[in-house]
Amino acid sequence: MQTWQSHPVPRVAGTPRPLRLFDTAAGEIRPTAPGPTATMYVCGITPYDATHLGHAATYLAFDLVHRQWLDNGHDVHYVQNVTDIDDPLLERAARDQDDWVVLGMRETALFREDMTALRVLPPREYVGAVESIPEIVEAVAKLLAGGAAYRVDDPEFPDVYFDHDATGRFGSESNYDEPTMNRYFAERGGDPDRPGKRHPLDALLWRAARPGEPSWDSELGPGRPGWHVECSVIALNHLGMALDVQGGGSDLIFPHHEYSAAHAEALTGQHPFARHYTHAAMIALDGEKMSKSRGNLVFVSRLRADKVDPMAIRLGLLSGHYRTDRSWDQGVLDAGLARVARWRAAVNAAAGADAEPLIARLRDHLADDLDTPRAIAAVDAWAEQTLAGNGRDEAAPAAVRAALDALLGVAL
Ligand code: 5CA
Ligand code: ZN
Repeated sequence: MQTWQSHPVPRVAGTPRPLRLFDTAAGEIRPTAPGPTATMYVCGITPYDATHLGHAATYLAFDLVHRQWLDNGHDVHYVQNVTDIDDPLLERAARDQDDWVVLGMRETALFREDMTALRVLPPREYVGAVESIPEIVEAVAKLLAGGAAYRVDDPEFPDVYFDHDATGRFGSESNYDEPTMNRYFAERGGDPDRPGKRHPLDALLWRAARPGEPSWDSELGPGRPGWHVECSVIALNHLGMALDVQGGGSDLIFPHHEYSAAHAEALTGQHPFARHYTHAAMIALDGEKMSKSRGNLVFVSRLRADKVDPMAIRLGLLSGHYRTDRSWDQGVLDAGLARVARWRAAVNAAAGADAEPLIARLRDHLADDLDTPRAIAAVDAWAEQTLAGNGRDEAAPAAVRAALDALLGVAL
């Protein structure tokens, strides 16, 4: 698929700091240790509706990972998927008497525009589920042949399921106990009660064609892919095992990332699928989780249409830590707008406070598990000094402007 437009990233003088990130599997902050090429896979949208601020916050968090690695001189191979075939897309298209392909293309196009406006650096490869179906079929056939998958005994709909504990490592990504797994599996797209499954937690790999649903012919019979295997196969085929970071929102910790990892590990006989499983917390609106099903969404495109400066949206979302569930409200946006105005005035000043100590603090805070609240506070303090006329360094405003652009993605 076509990715979106990139922006040049300025080089920043001084010494970069290696990035440390929280890893869900280890339950602690650990150094990322990429080779010359850092690899990252972030779960993309299911394009049945416009991008809301929760999605945006998640992609902004991983944009900061991308930027800290670039600052450290790594080549970053970033892959993101689009779940362009799945139940929610079909359900929305049926509700609105829309064509599911057209709906997916329209929302994906809007997502690209939103990401460009927010200055999220594009993935190197942006990959759809539909275009990956031949690779997914090959992987499911391999899991079947290796005994990690089986067909349910249902002549009408012979779906293929994954033996959840095929690797013996099930649970090692989320570390959830069984009641928690059962609850999330049922809530987040799983089908514990499907007759014919060997275990309630076994996950769908290939859904045999149903009347009225799109399907693809394959050696597995006509059907369409399950959700988790889509991400395993795209990540494996584009990046290989031992990704530096597998990312997404915290709602993907289980089941999605547990099964993506289990499928990939069963396919290759290797582990880990990812060295870091990193999750961005949920954004709520006025205190309630922002979700399509609740309808309490604030769309990036709506704010853009209202001529809200995308940099204020960016700063509003980054003013909280990426691992803290937090709320979006008018106050967050107002604070973002005011901050952009102050910072813009400061980087346009004829002279400012020393840039070097600020840039060092920015790097320290961002390298420390993306501590944006402290990074932003450091910039606030610099802007205050500069606007008070306390700085005499004529090179400082331009140096800070470049650093904010490169490290925080805030272009003023
Ligand atoms: N297509 C799948 C991933 S393969 C999917 O979850 N799509 S999505 O459109 O529902 O979500 C896209 C991304 O936004 C995912 O990483 C998801 O974890 C994240 N996300 C969804 N809702 C929120 C929210 N309220 N706050 C923060 N992130 C969210
Ligand atoms: Zn995914």
